[in-house]
Amino acid sequence: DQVAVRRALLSVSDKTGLIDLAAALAARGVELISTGGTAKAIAAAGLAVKDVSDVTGFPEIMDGRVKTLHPGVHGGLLGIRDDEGHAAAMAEHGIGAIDLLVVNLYPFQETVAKTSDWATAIENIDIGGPAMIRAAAKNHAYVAVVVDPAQYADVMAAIEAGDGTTTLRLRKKLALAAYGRTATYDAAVSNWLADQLGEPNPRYRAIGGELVEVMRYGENPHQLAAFYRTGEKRFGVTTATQLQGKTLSYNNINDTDAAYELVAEFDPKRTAAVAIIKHANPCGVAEAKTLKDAYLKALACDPVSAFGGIVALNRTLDAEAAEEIVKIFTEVIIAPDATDEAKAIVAAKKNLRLLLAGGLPKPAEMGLTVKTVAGGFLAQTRDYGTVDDIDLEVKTRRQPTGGEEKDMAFAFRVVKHVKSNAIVFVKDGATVGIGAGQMSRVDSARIAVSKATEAAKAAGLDRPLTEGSVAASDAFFPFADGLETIVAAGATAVIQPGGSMRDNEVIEAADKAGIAMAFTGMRHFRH
Ligand code: 93A
Repeated sequence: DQVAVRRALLSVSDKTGLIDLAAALAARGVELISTGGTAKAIAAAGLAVKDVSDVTGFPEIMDGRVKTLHPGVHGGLLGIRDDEGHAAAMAEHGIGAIDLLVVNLYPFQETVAKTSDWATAIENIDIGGPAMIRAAAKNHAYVAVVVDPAQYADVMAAIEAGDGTTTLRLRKKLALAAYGRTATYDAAVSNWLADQLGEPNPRYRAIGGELVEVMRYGENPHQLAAFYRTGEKRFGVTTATQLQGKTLSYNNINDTDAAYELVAEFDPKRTAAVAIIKHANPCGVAEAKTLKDAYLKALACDPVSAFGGIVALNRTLDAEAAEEIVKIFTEVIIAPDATDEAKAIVAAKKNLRLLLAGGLPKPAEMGLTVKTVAGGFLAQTRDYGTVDDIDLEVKTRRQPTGGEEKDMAFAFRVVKHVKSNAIVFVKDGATVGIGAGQMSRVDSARIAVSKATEAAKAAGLDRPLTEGSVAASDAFFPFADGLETIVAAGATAVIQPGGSMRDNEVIEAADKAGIAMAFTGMRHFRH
């Protein structure tokens, strides 16, 4: 199953590592064929190279749209060498076998990231490259195909080790990578078109991604994992620059994403906000005039859980906030940017990762989320609904005060990012109790109250922090008991979607307690 590499076709947009590879092949006596720009670069390095036009007997036409799309190339890639008929056709038409194909594609994703010009985007859809890659990958019995400069060193080492040959196993592995590449490429084109048409329906989304890195392990050490980028333009872990610390783990990335999506709910022009995340749930969220105050308020919600957490900020990290954050063990800080002073403060903590995302994701963007189920997956738009789009409907005799209304909106922004069933207590722009992920809403309410009681004790207060607070529920109360738990804890206003068969009982309980309650009509389940 060894195939000697005698003839190679190179056609690359990204010329990284091209000359080293071409030189190593030439040194082994491999004949090099190449397209316009690639041939020029190889020739400029003083290596012998044949232009693909000499192989096809046809010039590159239509501004390069048609250069390798020719039987002289595709016959050389697809011909079955030991099939009599194929061999006869190759001999009859003067088609030479191509044993190695090196192609990387027109940079479509990079182009659409930089320009919104339609014609430029279209011209950067590679047709000839994917056609050759797919042909060579299909004929992996004879042809080795390389699609990424990152593969050059390994492939060349394998050819050297095989004394100028490739093994079938290698060619199969290269084919596997090649089809992954063309699938991802076409997915990017399809998704770009969906974006251009403003088409949010997941039905029209090709789910595919560019490998960012193979990770040491997944959610647990025995699980294999990899990190992909879909090309969806959202600021966050995929766009972030990591300034220091170890590589992020699977759980770090998951938690950091949750933290940043949450903190992005707060417009940085209006307020400074901080979210602290553990196991993808917030254990403290707050807004204030400064990031430092917001951090301290967020930390006070559940200082025990915040240990080893992820801290997300909606504004440029400053020195005052950085000084507070480094006081306790924190895994990751993520912010749009950081001042030099803040960077220096964080730098003193070697293990703390600082991620600068370059911007905040837009909460109202529809985007896409994917979740696997056995043998398939579910796709949906993000939960892009925010409290800004809602006219609150007050259902009780008592109207919320201005202060309550502010905290209600704050609480509803946060509850959207807490795993269901979710209950969040808020006071003066800070969470004071969060109950997450319970199978019954009453249990979530009870947990939120008990967290608030603990936090108050830790702060040396004798009254639970829920007293005089407002509470949000991610979905309606099926019975009055959940609401009664909240009222008993001292909340004076509640925000919830409404829509239960027993809404009237719940409203009655609220009126009896003399609290204010508003319906949003929007549910925020999160699983
Ligand atoms: O415009 S194309 O779709 N038509 C082709 O026939 C063709 N053949 C190779 N693009 C084509 N290519 C691409 O040209 C390759 O995939 C590669 O990205 C690029 C290399 O061009 P050059 O050698 O001129 O830099």
